[in-house]
Amino acid sequence: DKIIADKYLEVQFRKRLIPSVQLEKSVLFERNTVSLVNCLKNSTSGIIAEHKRRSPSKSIINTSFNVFDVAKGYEEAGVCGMSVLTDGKYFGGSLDDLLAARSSCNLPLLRKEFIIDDYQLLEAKSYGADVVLLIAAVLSQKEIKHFSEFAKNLGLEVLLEVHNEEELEKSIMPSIDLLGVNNRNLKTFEVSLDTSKKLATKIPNDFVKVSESGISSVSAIKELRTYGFEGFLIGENFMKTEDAGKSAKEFIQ
Ligand code: IGP
Repeated sequence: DKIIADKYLEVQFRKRLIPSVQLEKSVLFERNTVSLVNCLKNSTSGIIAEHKRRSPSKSIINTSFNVFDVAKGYEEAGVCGMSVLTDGKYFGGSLDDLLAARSSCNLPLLRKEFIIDDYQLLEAKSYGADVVLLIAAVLSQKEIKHFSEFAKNLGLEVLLEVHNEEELEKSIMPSIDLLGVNNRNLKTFEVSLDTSKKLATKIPNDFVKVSESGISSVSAIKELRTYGFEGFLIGENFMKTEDAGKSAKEFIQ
């Protein structure tokens, strides 16, 4: 809740710095996006690798990498997509990280952010994202509908994140492309892959299913696949090592 309150202030501030009309004039705003859904469907790895410097639950994970190398490393490893945290206060990320990743690889990029305003979707597009995250825990059904339709109109795909059945029920709508189950409870930080396993059967098959957080082995991915998951969002496990790209590669071969 504190994160969301901070986010409102931050967005108001940035809107004044760069008005929406300016974002819409940027070169990347015109770029044709790449589909993460297609990449996941045609991939054997299913991995969406994340750039994450720190988090509220683990504090510092890795601050020595530069985003260019991480993006290149992930691409060379053969992951399907890359997730870039753009929240500064809690995760040490920025929109410049997204831009840097965009300039360094051709992977579909997910803007990992707490989206609470249309303006952030315009930013996502103009800093090179292909996909945006919407978090059901902090949005009403009406907001989910509004933001997902707005994103779709910009040519962005939408990954909707849920943590329980109630969040899932309010989120099922045609403007969602990918349904992510976060194994981490955002309030207690507790992580359990059982969350994904429990919710898997409740997710309609027309959505690409993504399991998020706490995945640290190839065997976990294998097991989650049997539950119908096609995407695996992995951050800390790669970022905590000396070479994130190399660690990702070990998961693929
Ligand atoms: C990655 P992990 O445990 O592999 O580092 O998790 C990703 O799932 C996690 O960063 C995440 C997240 C979020 C971060 C999932 N949902 C929402 C911020 C906001």
